[in-house]
Amino acid sequence: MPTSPSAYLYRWATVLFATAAVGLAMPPAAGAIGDARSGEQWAIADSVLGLPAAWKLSRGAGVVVAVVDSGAKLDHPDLAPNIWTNFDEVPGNRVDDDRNGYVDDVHGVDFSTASSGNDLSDGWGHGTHVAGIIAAAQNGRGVVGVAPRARLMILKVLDAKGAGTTNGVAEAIRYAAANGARVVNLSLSGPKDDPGLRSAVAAAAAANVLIVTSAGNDGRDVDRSPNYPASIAAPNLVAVAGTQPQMGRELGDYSNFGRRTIHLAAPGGEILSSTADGGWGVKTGTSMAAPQVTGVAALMAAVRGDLSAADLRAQLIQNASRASLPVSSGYLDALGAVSAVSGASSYDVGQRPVLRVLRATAAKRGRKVSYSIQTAVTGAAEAVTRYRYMAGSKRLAVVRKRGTPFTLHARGKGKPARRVTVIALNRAGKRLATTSARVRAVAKGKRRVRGGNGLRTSALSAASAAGRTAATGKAAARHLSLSGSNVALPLIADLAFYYRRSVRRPPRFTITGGGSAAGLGDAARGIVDIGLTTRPASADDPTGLARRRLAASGVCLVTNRANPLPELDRAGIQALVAGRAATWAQVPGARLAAPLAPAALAPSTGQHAVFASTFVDLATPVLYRPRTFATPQQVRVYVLATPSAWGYVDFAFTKGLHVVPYEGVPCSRATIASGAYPARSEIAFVTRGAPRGAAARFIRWTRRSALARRIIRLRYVPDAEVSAAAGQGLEPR
Ligand SMILES: [Ca+2]
Ligand SMILES: [Ca+2]
Ligand SMILES: [Ca+2]
Repeated sequence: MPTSPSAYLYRWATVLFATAAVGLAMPPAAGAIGDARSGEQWAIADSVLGLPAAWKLSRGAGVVVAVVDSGAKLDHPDLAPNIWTNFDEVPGNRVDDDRNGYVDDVHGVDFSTASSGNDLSDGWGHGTHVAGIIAAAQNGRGVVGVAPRARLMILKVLDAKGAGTTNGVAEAIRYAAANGARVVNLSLSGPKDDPGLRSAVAAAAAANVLIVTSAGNDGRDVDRSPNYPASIAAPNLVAVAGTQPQMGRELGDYSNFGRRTIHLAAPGGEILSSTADGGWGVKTGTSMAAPQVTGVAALMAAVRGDLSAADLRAQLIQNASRASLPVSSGYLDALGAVSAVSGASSYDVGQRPVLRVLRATAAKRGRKVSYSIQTAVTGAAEAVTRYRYMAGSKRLAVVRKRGTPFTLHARGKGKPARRVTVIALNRAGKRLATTSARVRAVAKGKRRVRGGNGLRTSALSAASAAGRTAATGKAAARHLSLSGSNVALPLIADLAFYYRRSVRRPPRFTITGGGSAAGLGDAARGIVDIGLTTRPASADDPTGLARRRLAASGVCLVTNRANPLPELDRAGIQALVAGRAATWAQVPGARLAAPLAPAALAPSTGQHAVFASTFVDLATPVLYRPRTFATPQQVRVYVLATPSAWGYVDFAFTKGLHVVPYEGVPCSRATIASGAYPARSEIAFVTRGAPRGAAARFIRWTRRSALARRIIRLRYVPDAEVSAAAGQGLEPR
């Protein structure tokens, strides 16, 4: 084992127990899924993640997923069809045929030892199980994985006792990034921070690789006591808590949690998957929850190969279904996430393509030089028709557009060039994007998993070449990332869309939902430039954040138009919320006599907080049982379709509904601006410290531009109008 002082032992801490003989009282999953034991897979039943429906859109075909774990039983009948193969490597000849630094890395690499062999067998039984959850084949036998046509790159970092090092994990991440993986699953955790691991995560971000990791199994709040790698703040990292089948969407007792650090919850308890003895068995833990998210990410990446890792993370957490879970965003929703990426979002259209060199190596053979250059492209690449490669100042090759990432093998003459440049061209020969990267000699693999001072030198692996070009200088300044409130999201997407057309050299936007809590957490942790919130500041918020108001929105009380309530007063609301009124016959002015059908937003939303603080007296027992939804849009659709429904939505989502005046005051733009209507909330930008650079410029534009004000006015009340209304002597809030 490696013995570097900085390479502490990873404890295999995420699986609680493994029992093959647990009888699950589950209803059989949908028959169409078909494999022999699918009926015992509670997580793939339609009502849980929406998987069978998501499979109509994607099965993850062709997406390479790295399973960084204890190896895998490669000839397991459910895994063998989906094991990744490096076709450029000749097996068993003790030669690094593809010159990526690793000898005979045909299906992966054994990073649990520094010796040159690659024994990927699973002596611990963990990796085989995790691999099956991600991509067990849909072949009639055993189980079905979340992404049954994804490819499994097996990167072994845990030995037969489940022990490994952060050095090994960091090297595995770098290998995955440099060899075509789109998603890395890390079902492992440890208590100590490690700069080497952080830098590997950053290199993966630059190479456009999403990392999904388990929250850990100590049943504790990770916001307060960190757990790694889950606690690493990165725009390409998702941390996952685990739920139990018997508990609906509640977390298992074992699962770590954290409203700022842990993004998603997914099925982790009593998961049936492949085992290292060639059969199938049940395991429980957040180790089993992370691969569910990994699988969904693979489904998404198969649909949209051009999405960046940050976009994948964004869409995963933005489309999580809300639940009162102690995580930032909610419960994994496979169907929601996959269908969201299937259609282009408004702000995504026309984003310029971005090129990255993931790996560039050169080897001298006599008078010739062999170059191997792996390139990835994200953003709107439709217009790209070909790529031109330059070695130094000499033209190396021109290739037609192809799937991303792709590797160019080309020969040059003379001395190896120090840098290579890649240029994306359109049909007319116009440059759409360009990037360059330093050329490296072929590295000898695995040196860094050994102990000693390996960590410091590890920053110079092939993969980090891309990291250094992308993460420094102007490229970083031209990128602007935002996350947070789902209510603010459509507005921000529109603003971003027009901002790009209004200014010269606009930044590239990444916009993520997930709710106000996610926005505050992401901003505080430095993952995004700007957080979006629609709830008032609270004592629980992270410190050091600056708020800038953008607009005011109002939480309006609404009913179906079949039941146009003339108004509601304070006493009426208390009666509804306390459950004292069960039918509309008991509500003065109602036209219907049917039972009440209340609709509400989940407790973690800003609108819920505004509704509760504005309309509900502290002393009122909250006994009503509303149907809860994730977004005001969903509430609107429900109320629209349900004659006896009432509820509250954000001002922008009242179309088609009857808006109920409260205490005689209508919920309108004017009353919200003046503060006469009490249920006003502020859409605000939050930044870590005062906004700087691109963030400051964008915020300034949203406040000063007449165009921005018009866009805001379509949905909400621009902050300037709120201030003006207050200045005109109307009653301020
Ligand atoms: Ca190789
Ligand atoms: Ca070989
Ligand atoms: Ca199967």
